[in-house]
Amino acid sequence: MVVSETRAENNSGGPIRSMRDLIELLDRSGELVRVKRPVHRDTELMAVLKRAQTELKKAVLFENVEGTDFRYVGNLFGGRDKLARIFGVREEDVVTEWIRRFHAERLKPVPVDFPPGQEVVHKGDINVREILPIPHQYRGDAAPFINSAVVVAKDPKTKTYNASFNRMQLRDGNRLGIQLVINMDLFFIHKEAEQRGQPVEVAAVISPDPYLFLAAATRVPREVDEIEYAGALAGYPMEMVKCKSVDLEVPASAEIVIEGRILPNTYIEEGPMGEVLQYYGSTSPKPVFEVSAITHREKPIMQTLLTGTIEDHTLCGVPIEMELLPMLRKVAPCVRNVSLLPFFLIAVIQVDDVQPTQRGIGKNIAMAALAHPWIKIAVVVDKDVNIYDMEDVFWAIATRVDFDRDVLRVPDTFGFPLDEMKQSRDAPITRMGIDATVNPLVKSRFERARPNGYEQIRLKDYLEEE
Ligand SMILES: Cc1cc2nc3c(=O)[nH]c(=O)nc-3n(C[C@H](O)[C@H](O)[C@H](O)COP(=O)(O)O)c2cc1C
Ligand SMILES: [Mn+2]
Repeated sequence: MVVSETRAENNSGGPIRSMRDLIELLDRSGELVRVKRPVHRDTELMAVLKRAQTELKKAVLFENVEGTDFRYVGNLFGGRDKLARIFGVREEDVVTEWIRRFHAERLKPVPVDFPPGQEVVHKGDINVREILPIPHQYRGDAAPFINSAVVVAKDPKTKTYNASFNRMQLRDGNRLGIQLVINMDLFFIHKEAEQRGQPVEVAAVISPDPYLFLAAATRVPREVDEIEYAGALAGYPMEMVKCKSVDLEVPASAEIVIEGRILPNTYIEEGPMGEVLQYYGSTSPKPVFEVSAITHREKPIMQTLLTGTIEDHTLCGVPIEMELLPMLRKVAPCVRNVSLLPFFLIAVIQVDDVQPTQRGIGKNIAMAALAHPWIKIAVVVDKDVNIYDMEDVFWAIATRVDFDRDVLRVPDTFGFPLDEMKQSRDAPITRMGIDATVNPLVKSRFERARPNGYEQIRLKDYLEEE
């Protein structure tokens, strides 16, 4: 089956110019499985997705969901391997490549008048539930939530476009609850509009261009136009089309767009929803997103993102690696790489040979990583430990740590807001650093037993068919 029928063939240049192109790319490289059997949207889809994520580590395309002609895709961004595929680099180079593109020239979007995302237009009296078959995620969720939409808005203060993820709770009619986390750009845009008594026009884009999706996951200064930043990541300008009911433009290749306004001074109870740490949290009042139009392709492919899985941690964690790596290298040039996967509260940092004159540097590096407000545990390992393999990291902790000397505990520090170990939302937490690097004075004792030739051979060369 060919999923991409339009943009990719019409454009030269990079191989990925839409979510459909990404689906096809993963399909060609055997990193996507198809579920053809009928699946129940609310009682099966997310369970199958979660099992495929953990047991196969692949993306999943659901081709036959009961009661709808929508198809669903999940786990497109679940894991460093997926980002490596999107950026065309090796896994260990994903962070440096993302940083390189982050600093590349930002490209102004171009208008197009061929918008596949507007093949079907709903305006007027809208019932979101009837138009969009949003699946129910977790058993204890208050309602179905939209989790993978990129919300775009124009920032009146900076005159730039903002793009961010904001979970949205389905309600009756044309209203959604929307979560604007404190101190994020959209939070400020809404707050400032509210003080003027004005709504904020927004468009929630489902299944957008993959590079816009990655741009939305990065925290960038408010002045930076995130559509232009998506262009820098992509290496081509975003192709945009005018919305039908708000004064905004959205990527033309999108599958589904929900247009409307976040109202001023209007709040409804929102939540609970299974969150990034796999706990439900509580309800609280959240702003209201009043929907004025929904546009979509014929038989759209709806991207879903199961919160709290490897995909969520990839999108939260790798952008933090981008902030961390240059900072840690300033503290200690021997830092080679950092990984916040599979769980972004734990950072594993790999260093080059620690010199006898630099004894203790592993602890300095751990302290630097722990300065990030979200990182709760920092583990520093030598270069013979694979930081993408938790079995290897645990081996280093078990065999190279003196728990009297190599463990730092830092109580009463500011941590991740959703940490259920806190007594209350704003309570401080204790963080921990583990220096699992070998003391350079006794290095020879800690040489890893390896077979002859281990570093030189590639398994692939020995398994290929004649
Ligand atoms: C999967 C995912 C879900 C997120 N959900 C929310 C959310 O519901 N509300 C929110 O304000 N931020 C959420 N975030 C965080 C922001 O979208 C993200 O940090 C973004 O870069 C903030 O951009 P901004 O500073 O331009 O607003 C989420 C991030 C990810 C990766
Ligand atoms: Mn922003």
